[in-house]
Amino acid sequence: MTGDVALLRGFAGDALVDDVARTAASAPFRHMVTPGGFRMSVAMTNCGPLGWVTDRKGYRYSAVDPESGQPWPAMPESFRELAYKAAREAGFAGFTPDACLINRYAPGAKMSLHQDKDERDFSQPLVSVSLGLPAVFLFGGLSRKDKVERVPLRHGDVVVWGGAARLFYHGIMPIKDGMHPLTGAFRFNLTFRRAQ
Ligand code: MD3
Ligand code: FE
Repeated sequence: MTGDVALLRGFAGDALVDDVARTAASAPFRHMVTPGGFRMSVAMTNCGPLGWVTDRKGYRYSAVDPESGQPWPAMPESFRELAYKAAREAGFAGFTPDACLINRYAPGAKMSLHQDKDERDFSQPLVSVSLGLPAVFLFGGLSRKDKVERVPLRHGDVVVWGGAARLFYHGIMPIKDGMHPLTGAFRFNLTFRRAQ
């Protein structure tokens, strides 16, 4: 991949899986609806001061879980530390995310090509962590029409997206059937963001 992407294979430890479960115990995974009215195949929740949400009104960051009206669960220290260390490894010292979106993929779930542009400052990197079942990540360019690279992502892989790559189109191919010893029939992805 390009120079603005750092792929840290196996950087994340197994203990994060327990913190995903703890977060989901207070803010359960749910299938959100896009502004166009489509139910997402990926189930989502968030932790930290802000969470990414979508509904018929649009995409945005919210300080409260719209399902409960309560603040999102606090970002576990293990999450914060991993994001900080991974960003530092990639040349982004002092990364302090204010949002962590947690995606849950069952076999067949996918994420279509999109850009992440609901954040205020695109000079801030984005850190993503893959847990559980493997996935094929699709990585394009600044235009939807640009050629797409396929990159396998496995349990424990961490990717730091900065510079020009921050606004590249990306997505996830449908997850294949499988079983993972720690997550069962799921893939989890954490994305750490500086939203505001
Ligand atoms: C590259 N999630 O939540 S993570 C998302 O695996 C999202 O669940 C995917 O795309 C997943 O928005 C991919 C990797 C990722 C996330 C955001 C990016 C790569 C990115 C933003 C810009 C460039
Ligand atoms: Fe994305």
